[in-house]
Amino acid sequence: MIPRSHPRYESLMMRKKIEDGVKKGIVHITGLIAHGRGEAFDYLIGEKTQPFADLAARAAARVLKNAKHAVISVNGNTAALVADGIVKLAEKCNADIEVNLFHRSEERIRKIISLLEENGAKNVLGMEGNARIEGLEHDRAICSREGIYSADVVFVPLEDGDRCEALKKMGKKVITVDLNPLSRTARKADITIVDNVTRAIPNIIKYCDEEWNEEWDNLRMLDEALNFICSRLKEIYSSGAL
Ligand code: PTJ
Repeated sequence: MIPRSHPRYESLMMRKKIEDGVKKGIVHITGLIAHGRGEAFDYLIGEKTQPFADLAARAAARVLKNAKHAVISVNGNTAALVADGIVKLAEKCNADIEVNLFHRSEERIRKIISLLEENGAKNVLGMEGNARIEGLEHDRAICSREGIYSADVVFVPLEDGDRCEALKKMGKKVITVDLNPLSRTARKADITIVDNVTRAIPNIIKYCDEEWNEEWDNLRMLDEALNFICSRLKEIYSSGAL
């Protein structure tokens, strides 16, 4: 058991969820590596929602609320970390949920759908795999015609860069959550929330109730995230902590 008083309680609990997710067949084994990379960047942003991520969550809420047909794409790591939040967000912005996996297997899709249903989701898409995202070779191209394929807005936390680009080419607006502001996904998406998915989802839900109409400049926000990380590193270095 991890005591609440442990200084790294939140981070250790996330590890535990990912570990359990692997054991239950929800998270792919390589999801451990992806999580580790995320942890490193989370450390660099101070393991809390920074202003650039807060603004991006607000922009994301507006786009999701105004979508004609929004779809939230869920993979193994996202399901293990924040299944309940995904279901609440889908309700809040009237979006469909679709399970879409990089390491696709019917068994894992079924397990992730069950987990989402245990958290209250209905009609989760993903099993049917009756359409393909154009221009993609790998299995993440397989999607639902009623879901991602026909959506105007796709929210894809922990995305891979290829699919993000392919979705954009299909004319969709893409929102992502990625702790790495340098990733291809982060740079290609219309809105990138540089935050942990466990903090980003509740934050978007909170902003769904607000009206907001400013222009969004994603690359400028990514510059802010990088500048923040650089100044934090300089601070740590000059404090002698390194
Ligand atoms: O479940 P599957 O089969 O779809 O596979 C999912 C993974 C995540 C294994 C797969 O998509 C993958 O390998 O992803 P990548 O290319 O490693 O990218 C994951 C990105 O998410 C990296 O840029 C990480 O920094 C970031 N990331 C990891 N954990 C989190 C995160 N971003 C936000 N919150 C996190 N908790």
